[in-house]
Amino acid sequence: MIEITLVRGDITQQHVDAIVNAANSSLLGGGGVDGAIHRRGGPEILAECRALRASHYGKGLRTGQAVATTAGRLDARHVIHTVGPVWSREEDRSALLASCYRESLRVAAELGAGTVAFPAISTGIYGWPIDDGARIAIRTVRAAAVAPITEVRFVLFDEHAYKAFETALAAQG
Ligand code: AR6
Repeated sequence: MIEITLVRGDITQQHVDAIVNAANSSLLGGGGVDGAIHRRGGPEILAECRALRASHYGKGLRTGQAVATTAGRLDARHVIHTVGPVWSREEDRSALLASCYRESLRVAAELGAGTVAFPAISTGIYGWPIDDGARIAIRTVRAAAVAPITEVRFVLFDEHAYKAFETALAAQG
C-alpha cells in the first residue's frame, strides 16, 4: 500500500530515492523549483539534461512527459524532470497535469525508486490554481502508484499550498 505524505518545506532538502522537478520543455533550467534543484544539485544535472536534449529531445520534452537524470549533490538517487502545462482559462489541460504525475511515477518505478518527492507541479510560474492542482495531484497518485514505490511525499513550499493538499487528501482518502 502506498503512503501519501505531506511536508511543508523545500524539495531540495528531501532524502528520497527520486525528486521530481517542475521543469520546462527546454530541460535547461529556469526559476522556481527548477532553479532550486539545479542550484543545489550542481552542474552534473544540467550536463545530463543537455546530453538528453542532444540524444532524444532535440525539440524539447513534451508537456506531460517525464525523464530522469542523476540527482547530483542532492540527497537522492534521481531527479525526474517533468513539464507541467501552463494554466489556461479557455482550455482544460488537467489531463496533461495528471500525466506529469503518472509519467513521473512510471519512470520512478522503472528506476526502482521506493520513495518519491513531488512539488505542486504547475502551481507556481505556470499559474495553476493550487486547490485544483492539489486535487489532481492526489487523485492521480492514488490511482497510479505502482511497486516498488511505497511513499509519495508532496513537498509544499508555503502554508497555503500545504493546506490545499491537506484538504484534497482528506477529501479523497
Ligand atoms: N521546494 C518545493 N516547492 C517549491 C520550491 C522548492 N524549493 N520552490 C518553489 N516551489 P514552479 P511551475 C513551489 O514555479 O509552476 C520554472 O522556471 C511553488 O511555490 O517551480 O510548474 C521552470 O523552468 C509552486 O507551488 O513550477 C518552468 O519554466 C510549485 O513549487 C516553470 O518554472 C511549482 O512552482 C514551471 O512552472
